[in-house]
Amino acid sequence: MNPLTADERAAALAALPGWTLRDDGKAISRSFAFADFRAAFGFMAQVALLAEKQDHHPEWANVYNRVDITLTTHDANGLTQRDIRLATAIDRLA
Ligand code: HBI
Repeated sequence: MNPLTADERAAALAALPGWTLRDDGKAISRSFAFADFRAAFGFMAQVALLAEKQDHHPEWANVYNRVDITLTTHDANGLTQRDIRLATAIDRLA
């Protein structure tokens, strides 16, 4: 799968307002805050199942009630539709 073009990237990000493009243009990130750790971990568990279903996995960190997610496609060394698809599905969970 090829990386998105600049135009495709701009269009995709316009539909993903909570996500920001990394300076190198190869990944998108979003931070989530929940009521407590239990809610944050429950969210992570749901994202994990999504990732398995899509065979596309996040780079993420959790500190108590916060979850920071970065999506990139290692196989393409850049941002692909797989990242956009997973980000869209994650936003539906949040
Ligand atoms: N997840 N974010 C991300 N990027 C990948 O390239 C990727 C993945 N999960 C599984 C996967 N690739 C498989 O296609 C194998 O390359 C591991």
